[in-house]
Amino acid sequence: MMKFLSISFLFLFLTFNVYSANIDLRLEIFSGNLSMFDNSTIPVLTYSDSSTFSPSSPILIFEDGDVLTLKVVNSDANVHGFKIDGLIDMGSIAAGDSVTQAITLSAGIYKYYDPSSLENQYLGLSGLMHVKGTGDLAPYYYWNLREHEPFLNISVSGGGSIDQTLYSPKYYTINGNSGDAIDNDAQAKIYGNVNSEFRLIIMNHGLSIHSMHFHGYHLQILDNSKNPSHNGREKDTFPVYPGHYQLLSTTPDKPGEYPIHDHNLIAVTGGGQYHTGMITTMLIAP
Ligand SMILES: [Cu+2]
Repeated sequence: MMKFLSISFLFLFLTFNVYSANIDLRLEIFSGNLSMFDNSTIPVLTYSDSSTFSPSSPILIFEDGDVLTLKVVNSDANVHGFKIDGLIDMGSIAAGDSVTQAITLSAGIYKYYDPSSLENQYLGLSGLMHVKGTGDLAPYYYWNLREHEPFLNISVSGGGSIDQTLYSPKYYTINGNSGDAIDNDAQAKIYGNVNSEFRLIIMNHGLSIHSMHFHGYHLQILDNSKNPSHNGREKDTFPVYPGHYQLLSTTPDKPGEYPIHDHNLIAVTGGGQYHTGMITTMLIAP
């Protein structure tokens, strides 16, 4: 009997104590092509968490206290870097080279990016890292916003620079998706329930402001990187500035299907077609 008790005690101990994890992550920089809903392709440059090209840099999710051993491999022909403000800066990583560094993560929302140029970030070398607070069980959705001007991608890929006065994007993506693919992205498409909170992190990796507008519900700003004094506000439209994020929360009070879209309607288009850009619906079950 004593033995049984001690074994069950050990089981409880293991079950209810959360330890920080040691996590190995390998990100590899590749150039490749991003396909749009209309089958057009544009050259991009991204971090991939596998050994092959990824059309957009991955969403990285960890927990407070995790110890991350990160290896960044540069498989592009040019020098690149990897930085998270206030957390890590790997310096220059030569073509064909790699850098490995360990960091202890603290809860927060971070942008990881190549600090060597805005052009590299525009091409796709930036992504979202979310380090969840201990015991945070809320369901999260993630929207990484980005615009694409195909001729600019071609020019920048060949060493050209960005002139924002001439910037005229043709495609607008959420997590690298356009058209119906946005609705098939489990990290972006919101499926909620009445009286059950969900949270949404919107990060803008592009060069334009995106004001995301919600039908049906008001959401509360839990955190944002642009105007901390706005935290706590409840409203239905949230401007997300380039390089910045908003962390939003709501607990739906009614069922239904409601649109969410960029209030700047040019960003709801793609290739000149309406309804293929930054728009989706949230489905709230009773
Ligand atoms: Cu609307």
